[in-house]
Amino acid sequence: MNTETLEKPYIAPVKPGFAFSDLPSEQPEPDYPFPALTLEERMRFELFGYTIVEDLFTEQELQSIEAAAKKAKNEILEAAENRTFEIPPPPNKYHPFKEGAIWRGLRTTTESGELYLDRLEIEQVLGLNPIFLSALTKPRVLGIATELLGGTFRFFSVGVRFNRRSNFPMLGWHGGVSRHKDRAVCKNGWLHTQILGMIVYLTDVGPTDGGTGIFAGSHRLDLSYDVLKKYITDHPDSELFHQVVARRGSTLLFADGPLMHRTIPIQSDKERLIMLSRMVHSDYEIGQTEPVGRMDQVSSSLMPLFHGRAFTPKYRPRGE
Ligand SMILES: O=C(O)CCC(=O)C(=O)O
Repeated sequence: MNTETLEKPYIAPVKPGFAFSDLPSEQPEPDYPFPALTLEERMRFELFGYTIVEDLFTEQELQSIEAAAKKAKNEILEAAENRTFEIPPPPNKYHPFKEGAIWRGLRTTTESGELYLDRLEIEQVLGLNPIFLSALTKPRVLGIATELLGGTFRFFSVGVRFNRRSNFPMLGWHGGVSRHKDRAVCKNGWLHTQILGMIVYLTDVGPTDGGTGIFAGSHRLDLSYDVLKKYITDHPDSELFHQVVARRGSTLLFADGPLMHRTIPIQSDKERLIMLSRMVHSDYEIGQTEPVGRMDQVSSSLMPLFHGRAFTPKYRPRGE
């Protein structure tokens, strides 16, 4: 993970004296389907660095995630009253919210003097509502993450983001991260990423609604961040530029970190809402759980999925 190129929530320093012996005792592996992706879904991830899975979440789960996100948004807007957002006092990048969650955003005034929410990012949302825990730990999600990371993993972060058309768009091309490359291993003929990003689209995202932009295949290119970024910026019409269009409920899984990607600026009047989670190998920064949020509701059997543990490799069989 490269802090220079990857926007990510604030991460607290490693707790001093935190040792592997402090970890919760070994729990049996939760049940999950494996391999969890169809051959086509897996081939797409291999070739393009991303794949889209439909129907991973039920309509009821989508509604609950959306309701939890909108409730948090309304509370933040109410607290900000009739004002544009302030910048958090340095060195903070986010404002505190509640239950371990934090937020930042941009609220501007239109020419007619009305308040306009350009974007709102709420991070560390696990403790805000039980739906985040139940959605993340669905057996199929566990199977997919294990398959694409090549073994045991932990959730690194989870947040929700609202975006609208803006005169101040952000999150241009990022990725191309070479750090931890040794963790992106090729086994049984399949490449496994060192960071897995999962974006659940809570709104339909058509061509003008700000899909996720992807430099397809860049996760496999042994080129520097600067070269990758210059190439894709200079060649917006390249066939390697993919723009994800998705319907509500589609889930994008991508090689976050190595794959160059960006948020496409919105041209329509629609507000876009996504849930974004990152997963890493289970032994990566064990115990650094701030980016997921409060874990009061996490049972001891699920705790290793957040807290971390020793890494056990597991690979999709060759040729399947
Ligand atoms: O908004 C998106 O579709 C992508 C978000 C993203 O790339 C990120 O936060 O790293």
